[in-house]
Amino acid sequence: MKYVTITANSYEEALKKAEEDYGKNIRIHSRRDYSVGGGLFSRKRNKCDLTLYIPEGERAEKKVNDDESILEFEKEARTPDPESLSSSERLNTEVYRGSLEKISKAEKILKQNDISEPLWSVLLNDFPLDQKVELEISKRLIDSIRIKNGISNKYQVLLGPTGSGKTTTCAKLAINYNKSGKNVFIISLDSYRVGSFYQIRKLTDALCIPLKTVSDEISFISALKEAEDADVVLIDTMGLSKNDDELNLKLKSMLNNLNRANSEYIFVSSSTTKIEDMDALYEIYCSYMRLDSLIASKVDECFTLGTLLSFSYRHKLPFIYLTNGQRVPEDIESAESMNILRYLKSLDLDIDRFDHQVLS
Ligand SMILES: Nc1nc2c(ncn2[C@@H]2O[C@H](COP(=O)(O)OP(=O)(O)O)[C@@H](O)[C@H]2O)c(=O)[nH]1
Ligand SMILES: [Mg+2]
Repeated sequence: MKYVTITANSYEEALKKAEEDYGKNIRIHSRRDYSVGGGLFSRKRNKCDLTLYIPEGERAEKKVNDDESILEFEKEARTPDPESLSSSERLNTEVYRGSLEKISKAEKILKQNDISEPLWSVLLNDFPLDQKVELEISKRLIDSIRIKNGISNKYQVLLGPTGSGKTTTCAKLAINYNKSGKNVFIISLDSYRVGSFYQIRKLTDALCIPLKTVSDEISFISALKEAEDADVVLIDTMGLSKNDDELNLKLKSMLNNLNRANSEYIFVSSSTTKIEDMDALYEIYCSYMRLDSLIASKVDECFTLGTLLSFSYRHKLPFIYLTNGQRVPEDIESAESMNILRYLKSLDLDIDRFDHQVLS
């Protein structure tokens, strides 16, 4: 019996091509639906491999054009009778089915974690069939997560929308730097939200960490002078909104006074924010500054960290810290792949043993 595999953009197209090339007597052995492309610069395209054969001894023309016959063919394609197959044919069918099941399981995990393009395609392309799905996704995630290990720049600017946790994170960082023996200075540009400012003032006063609030460019320049001898200058900014051009311009002109080469611009984003909102704000910031790294805040409140992972990958913005609660200064951790994997769903990992699993 002769077997042929025809590849087309859809099942229907493959069937039509098969009939044109081999006549109406063909029988479908199996089909495989998959997609190709979908990287950063190419669109995802559906493909279908149709494997068919001409039954021995059957010469009668079988009409396959009407709907009923097509349905009949389709049934055969999905559920070939195992009894009618040789062992190697059966194995082939199982491999096809197995691959479909693995891919759809992998897709389900990515959907549950709100993973979007281009990370989606990176995690799925050429998915191997001889690996446990959860393990393979985890390995691919580790390869794709962008991480920055610590900041060496003196000026560290926290940017992001109102309520994302900038002021709280600033206090956590200041206290931790102070504990590690660094001379820290905080400049707050957030004269709008008095509440959180006093909250951090109480904490920093106890450790004698200097804190200056400024509301215009002149006072910002004089605060920078005062902070000249510090090892680290943390700059807490007001929350930017998509629609407040005046505030955006004010922030831009103040930050222009920093030595960019010695400054780290850190985007603080809550892990519960929708990716469309993150993208919109990112575009605004990037219209006048370059962001260097990302703090995933409120990971304790998120269902999955997949949205921020997709955002980080999309904009090549590396993670630097995760914040996981309201306690200052405890609730902050360095971004590490293992920490990040903990906040993803359905990976079914025993994180403590995972290192060994990946290496073995
Ligand atoms: N659950 C949780 N809450 C946080 C975290 N970080 C900050 N918050 C809370 O989020 C709210 C807004 O924080 P704030 O620092 O004022 O945000 P800002 O407007 O960006 O400066 C406050 O109630 C914080 O206690 C975190 O990691 N987890
Ligand atoms: Mg604030």
